[in-house]
Order: sequence, then structure tokens, then C-alpha cells
Amino acid sequence: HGKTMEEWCRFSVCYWHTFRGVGLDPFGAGTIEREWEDESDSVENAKRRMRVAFEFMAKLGVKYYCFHDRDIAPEGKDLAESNRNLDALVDLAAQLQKETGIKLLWATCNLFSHPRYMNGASTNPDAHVVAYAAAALKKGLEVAHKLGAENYVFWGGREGYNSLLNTDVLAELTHMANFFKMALAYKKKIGFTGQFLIEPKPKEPTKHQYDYDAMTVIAFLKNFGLEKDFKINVEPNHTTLAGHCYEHDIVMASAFGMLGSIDSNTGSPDLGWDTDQFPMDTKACTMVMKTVLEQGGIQPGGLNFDAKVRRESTEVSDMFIAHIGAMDAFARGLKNAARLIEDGIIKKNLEARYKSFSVDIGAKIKAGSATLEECEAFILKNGEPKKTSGKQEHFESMLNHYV
Ligand code: ASO
Repeated sequence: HGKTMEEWCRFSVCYWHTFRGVGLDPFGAGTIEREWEDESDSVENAKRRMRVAFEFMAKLGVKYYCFHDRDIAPEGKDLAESNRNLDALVDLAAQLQKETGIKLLWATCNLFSHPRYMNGASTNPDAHVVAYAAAALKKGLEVAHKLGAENYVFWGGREGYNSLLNTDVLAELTHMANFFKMALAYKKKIGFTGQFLIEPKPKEPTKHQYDYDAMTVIAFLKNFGLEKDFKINVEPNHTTLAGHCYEHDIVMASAFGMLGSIDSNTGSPDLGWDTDQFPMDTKACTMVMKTVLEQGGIQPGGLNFDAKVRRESTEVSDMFIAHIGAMDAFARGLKNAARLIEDGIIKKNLEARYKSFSVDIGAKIKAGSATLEECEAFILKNGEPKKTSGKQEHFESMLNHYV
């Protein structure tokens, strides 16, 4: 296909789990201590952590990373101090990126952890909070621009509702769209060229999250005229929380030209919450890479290992194993997908399955030029359709041959 394995698999390490994860879960405190961390949450500690992070990524051989503003630099007592903290770490990141050749796949702002965001950021009922989130976003875009981020992600961590009785959903969705429009205006103003991405999630911590899944996000973007400026970052565990499988959202986003990047973990259907395990499911990786191959790649997005360090994962060596295993899973997925496509079985089957759309009334339906009267005339002339037409429920079994 004229591309190397690395170009297809643009792997990225996520800062928030790999370097900030301490093994917290909704039912218990952290279990992991790293020797480079101290209690201070200071800029000095953040700098030490960043040096370790780049050393880890360089040893791993991964070319990209992703972060939230608050992952790399501590929150200050006010916006100005938070921004100063960020500046200090951004300078170091720029230097380390240069030294190692590691690039920023995407940056984002954490607009969900601080108590001020307890009712959301852009969809918060308090305009003061919305304005604060916008101010943080302004700085986040400057940081992304300065570090040459190839994308910028908007994950609406708490953009949703807990009760329909106290929520004006149309007002909140409009505020969210206006927030994105402000971001677009500022992006243009500073000349930032990274791709904007929205990451869907159906619920948790809110009862219902607005960016439910790929199709919901596409509908939202089209409704507010934003579809040309955004693509989607699909996160597998979020798709399983929505009741889909990983590849469903990948395929739906890609079908509409909106698949921008992929967070790579294994959604666990055994647990209800966002467990984010490192990817190991070769079948899912095969299906994902099939879509990536079919759409000609995932640039400027990538495969970001948004996977939680497990509570037992107290050794740094375990972090290497997790990432290496994850890269193997996707590399196998890519090879499997290439074989699957090259064998031609899918293409041949699809052509046969939809061949009725190349002639007669089918061709007119396909072109959008058929009328109800013409369909009726076709039936009167050709008789009733056979109920077995197009059914192949066991076709999927052939995937086992490739995985
Ligand atoms: C943390 C979430 C993840 C998302 C990221 C971006 O776990 O899914 O990609 O934040 O804000």
C-alpha cells in the first residue's frame, strides 16, 4: 500500500494514565507509587515526571504522545498561575520533543476534574464557569499550537445531564456549539492547523452525556454547521458503554468521512464503567485496522493508548509490557486486515450482495431518482421479492480464518 507499518499505526502514549495513573478506581484510592513523584504537586516535580515520560517513550520507540493541560502542569491558585505553570512545562516539552523527535499527536484541556466543572464545562448552567472553561481552552489552543499538536481533542467529560427536569437541553447544546465556534475562531486567529476532534461517550459521570456516540456527534455537528471543522476520536470503552462494539463507531464515523483518530484500549463488557484495558483483542484490532486501511490511513490522527495502568501495575517494566503487547495486537490486526482485504472475499461478497442496485429500479433507488409510483410499477411487473434475498448471517465466521 506504499506505507510503512509505522505510518499505518501511528502509536501514541497517553500522559494521563501512563504517567499520572496511580491505580484509582471508583471504589478505592490509588495503589501505585512511582519513585520520581513526590507529594508536592509542584512544577519541579512535574518537570521531573516529564523527563521520565520522554525517557520512557523514547525507549519504547513510540513517536507520539497526548496530554491534557493538567496532566503536564499543576493547577495554580488562579488562571494566571495555572498558565504560568503550563508555560514552564511547555518549554520543557518543546525541548524534549526536539531532542527525542517525539511529536504531540493531540493536546486537550481537562475541563472535568476540578470541582468548578461539577455541572459541566461548556454546558454548565453557570455562565461564569463556561467563561472559565473558554479561558482555559484559549490557553490550551496556544499550547497545542506551540508544541505543533497534530490534533486537538474535545472530550466532554461532564457535558451531559443528570435530570431532564432541571435541564434545558437545547440551551446547553447551543452553548456547547458556541463554545466550539469560539475555539474555531481562535484557532484561525493564532494560525493553529491541528485537526479538531470530538470524542464521544454515552454516560459516566453524568447520567447521559451529549456526545453519546459517533452518530450522535455527527448529527450535532451537522445541526450546528460544524461538520467541516471536526472529526471524531473513537474510544472503544466508550463505544461499549453505549451498547455498541468498538468497530461499530469506527465504521460509522469512517462511512461519513469523520474518523479522525482512535483511542486504543479494550473495552471490557464485563464491567459497566470505563475500565480502559490495554488492547489485546486481535479480532477487534483487525476490524479497526480494516477500516483504517480502507479509508487510506488515519493521519493526522493515530492510535493513542488511552489505557489505564492497572492497580497491580506497580513496576515500570509492566508499563513497557503493556504498551508492547498493545502495539503487537495492532500490528497483528493490521496484517490480518491487509490479508482480509487482499484476498478480495469482502469486496466480492459486497458486490454480490448489493448487485440488485446496479440495474432497473435498484439503480434508480441508488441514484435517488426513483419515485414511489415507479417502485409500485416495478413490483406489479416483477412480483414479490424473495424473503431470503441478501441474507448471510454466518458470513462473519470467515473472519476466524484471518485472525
Ligand atoms: C480522559 C478519558 C479519555 C479521553 C481523554 C481526553 O479517559 O477517554 O480521551 O480524557 O480528554
